[in-house]
Amino acid sequence: MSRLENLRTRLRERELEGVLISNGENRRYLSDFTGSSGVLVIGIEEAFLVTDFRYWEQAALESKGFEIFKQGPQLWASIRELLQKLNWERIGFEAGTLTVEEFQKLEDGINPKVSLTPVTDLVEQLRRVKEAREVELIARAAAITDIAWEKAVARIGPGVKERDLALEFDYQLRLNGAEGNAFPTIVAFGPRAALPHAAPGGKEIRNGDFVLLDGGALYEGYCADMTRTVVFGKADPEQRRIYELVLKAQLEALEYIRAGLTGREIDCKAREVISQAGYGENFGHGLGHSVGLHIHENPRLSPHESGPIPQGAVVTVEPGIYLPNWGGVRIEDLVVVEEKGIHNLTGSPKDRLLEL
Ligand SMILES: [Mn+2]
Repeated sequence: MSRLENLRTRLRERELEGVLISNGENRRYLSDFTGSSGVLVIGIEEAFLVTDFRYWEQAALESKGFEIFKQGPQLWASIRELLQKLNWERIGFEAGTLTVEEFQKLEDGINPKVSLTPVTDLVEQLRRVKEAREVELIARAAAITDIAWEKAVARIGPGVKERDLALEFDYQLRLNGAEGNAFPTIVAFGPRAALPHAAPGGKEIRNGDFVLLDGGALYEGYCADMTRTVVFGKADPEQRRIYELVLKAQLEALEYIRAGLTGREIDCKAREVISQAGYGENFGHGLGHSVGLHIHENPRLSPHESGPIPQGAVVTVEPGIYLPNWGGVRIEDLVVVEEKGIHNLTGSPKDRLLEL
């Protein structure tokens, strides 16, 4: 069934005559439109893309099956005008995306018989299971990420600052085919590796520092996500011990994952390894998250995810241990969840703590 037909099934279930899709990733998922502005107006029979002059030609090329509704000077006034013609009474809008201001502009002057209904997860539910084509694009983004990591690591040397390494990695992503970053690259040296989401700064590398890099390519709208931790110079036994513990937790989780297990069960598999070694308090985030058009999607691998992880989900597996004023280790791969196991899309080496 097509994505649009799947959506329409959900509209019928919720007794909606139509829905307004304003979330950019959902818009792209349903219509293939890559522009940065526009709203989909989708009914049981109809499908419109409301967008402005800049995109009329592009939208007609990209969004087959959608009628282009030419937006006037005011987007929400144009949408009201279209809705007036369609004469729907029960219309959904995306509660997680539409701002209060946009809602007010939409509602102001709308036919009083129309009821506007907030909907959540309408399209996101469909996006949980990736199609083969989507997996291919994510795999490509992951492969570019591997290359960028390999090239960036080769440039680490005396005098290098966190932001230099981040810039080199970003440059290599673009050079190797990425359209951009899936998210701003995280680089942390030494004790700063204890901050799970450190913004790269002016810190210069020192002998014996951990080097943690978390980044990913964006390729045809799809994200990759990977973290590697290495040491500049010689690793001490404590660094090696923590690294091996995190690696063990990750490998056990990777070995365990298959479709149908809950996000909680998978998270627990890795968390047990770390907790039993006495570092439970130092692994303060979930084991992983889904990745697709957006970098953080559902379902998650976390203690809060009670639902089963479906076949075709693409998730990160990223245990970490963070020790304040000392440093931290995170190892993150991106994998496709399959019936009997996983397909790992990340190829960068991790089997031992790399010393540069
Ligand atoms: Mn991640």
